[in-house]
Amino acid sequence: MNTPEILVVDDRAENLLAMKRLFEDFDAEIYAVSSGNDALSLVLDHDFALILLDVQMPDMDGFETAEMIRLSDDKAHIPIIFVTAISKEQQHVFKGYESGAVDYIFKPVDGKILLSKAAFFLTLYRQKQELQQLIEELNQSKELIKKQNEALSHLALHDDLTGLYNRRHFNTMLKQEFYRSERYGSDLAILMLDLDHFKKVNDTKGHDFGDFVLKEFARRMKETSRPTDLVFRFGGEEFIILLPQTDLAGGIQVGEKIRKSCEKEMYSKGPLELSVTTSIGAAAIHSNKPQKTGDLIQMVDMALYQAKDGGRNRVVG
Ligand code: GH3
Ligand code: MG
Ligand code: MG
Ligand code: MG
Repeated sequence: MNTPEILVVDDRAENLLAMKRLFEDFDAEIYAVSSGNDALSLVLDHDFALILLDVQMPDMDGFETAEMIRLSDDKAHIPIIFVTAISKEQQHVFKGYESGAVDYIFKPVDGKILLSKAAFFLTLYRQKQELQQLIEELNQSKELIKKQNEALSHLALHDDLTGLYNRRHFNTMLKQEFYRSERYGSDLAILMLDLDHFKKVNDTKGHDFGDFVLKEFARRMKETSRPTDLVFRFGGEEFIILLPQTDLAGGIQVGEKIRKSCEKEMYSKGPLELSVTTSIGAAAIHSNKPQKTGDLIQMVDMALYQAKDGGRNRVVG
């Protein structure tokens, strides 16, 4: 933590010198200036633990200086002690407190008393610093926990390799969309996609290239579908797209679009190059009339099987 700083303001050089001497062994850095204006400009750049302020000074007196400091939101808290030789009349003391002083002491100053008052405000200052540091640490760990939670919830819903939603999230979303379409009679189509002869890709080009193709294929599916469609990696080289508000014909149309764009795509990485086709099964709530979510999966799985059986690279619904 920083060494606390104390500002001494007095228009007489010998007073400043005496103050410096008084605080010589004190655990604080002393700044001494001879006018209110100099004091104000220093206050802007420092976080003083305490200000010892003379009252009678040419130009701006101590009261005005104190009032100016009180006007600044982030400096108004600095404790100010007036150190003055002027009349001990009550009205001056009041004026001092009114302009925001915490104390009002008279010259000639009793060094011991001033040091013990200063020590009190230094302790306050240190406690405030410690508190600020604690708050900062707390905010940092809050931020960290928030980030970790975000990462965890992302991990819980997404597939590592492709960044698509994972199978667990599919189960959740299928139930949700199935319920919605039962309740409101809305359409819901589902596509199940499986890359053709993908084992051969791994066998001939290596597993890393296979991974690369899966990632690229995932990206293509996201690009081809609408923002309201939900794209999942169901497992291995199998994917599912849920299409809310879409009937079977619409689902088949989207399937065709993906199939065609996949057929045209050349996956190239370094010297390796390859094209892969995809077979797609389609089903929809109102055409297939499933009783429960499991039925719908069975139906779309069957459609996919027929697409494979019929020669691959096709959509069956
Ligand atoms: P089909 O046209 O009948 O679908 O043939 P296929 O070879 O694609 O079918 P099969 O289900 O027999 O093989 C799937 C292959 O997908 C086998 C497996 O090695 C590969 N695969 C599954 N997951 C991954 C993965 O995460 N990365 C890579 N590189 N390959 C994977
Ligand atoms: Mg003076
Ligand atoms: Mg396959
Ligand atoms: Mg497969």
